[in-house]
Amino acid sequence: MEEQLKQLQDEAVMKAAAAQDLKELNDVRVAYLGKKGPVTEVLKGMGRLSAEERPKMGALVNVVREAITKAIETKQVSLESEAIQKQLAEESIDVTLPGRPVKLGGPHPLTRVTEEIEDLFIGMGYTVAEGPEVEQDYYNFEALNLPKGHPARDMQDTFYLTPELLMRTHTSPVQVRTMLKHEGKGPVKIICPGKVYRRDSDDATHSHQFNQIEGLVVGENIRMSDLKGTLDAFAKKMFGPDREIRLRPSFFPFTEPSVEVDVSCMCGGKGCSICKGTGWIEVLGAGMVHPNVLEMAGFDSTVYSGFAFGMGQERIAMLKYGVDDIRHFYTNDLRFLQQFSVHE
Ligand code: FA5
Repeated sequence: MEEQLKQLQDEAVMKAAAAQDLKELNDVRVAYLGKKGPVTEVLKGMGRLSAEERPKMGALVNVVREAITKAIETKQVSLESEAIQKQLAEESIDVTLPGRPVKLGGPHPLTRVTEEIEDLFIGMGYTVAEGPEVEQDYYNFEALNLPKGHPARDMQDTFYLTPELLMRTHTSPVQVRTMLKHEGKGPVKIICPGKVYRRDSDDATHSHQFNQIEGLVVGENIRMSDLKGTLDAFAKKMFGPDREIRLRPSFFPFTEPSVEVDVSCMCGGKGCSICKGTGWIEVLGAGMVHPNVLEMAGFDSTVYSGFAFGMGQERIAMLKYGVDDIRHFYTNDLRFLQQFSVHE
């Protein structure tokens, strides 16, 4: 019996060592240590042995079982490590392969133009103010000298949410809100960038939603010549040092006098398709803040005066980059947007 068990152990240890993979090894475990395996059979037959033989045989069976178990475990560790090594070898990374290019994004052309204009005015001592896009009729119109029923309201066709609430049609309400915060004390020197909304039909130069930057300076002895000098500096910085500006009389209820401001065309005044043969391109509206607007915002118009201007970034960007249709800014065609890469 002893001899038989020893033989069983040698056989099982040999088969475990020879197993090619984990499945084969498991087969060895089942064959020798399983419920129907020879070791279990010997254990089952222990009852038939005499009282002296039983402990001796029990100890021997345990030794055999442990030896087989150990052989299987040792082989299992080595097979598992072999499997990992094999997997690592198969999945090795080729560090010489070229990397996948990462596509760099860039700011939208309208963001670039807005930031450029902001930087320019911040450099001249202005601070940036903001206001809500859903605005009260009072700030958008009434406090700007445009009472209900004023015909000039038609200049800005409006999206009304309720009779008193609307999508702001321009950034001028931020002027009013800022002046009120100053409680009648100057100076005020702000620019207000933001989105505005009008019931305009979309075409090459109009959008129902676009961007504006408002400028407002209020102080003592602010004159029309200050406005002119400021806008001349703006035009030269934005479009080039050889550009000139010209002021044409116009009308806005919130400024008096009011002007439209043109910048000389890049054709040098000869006339081209961009300036429609005139040599000049209209870029913004401006004027001296109307005394009524100053008074409604709590400023004494006998002490304070001011100028204001408002421009549309889309139109500025169209001129600066030679874009022929405002809708290019909104259709997100990458071929268009990629031309405004960060690394110019
Ligand atoms: C105004 O909105 C005045 N608030 C500007 C102003 C401010 C005048 C302060 C005086 C003092 P206007 O409606 O002209 O003015 O619009 C100003 C600019 O917005 C225009 O010059 C143009 O560049 C742009 N703009 C107007 N309508 C559209 C539109 N539908 N799509 C794109 N840009 C537009």
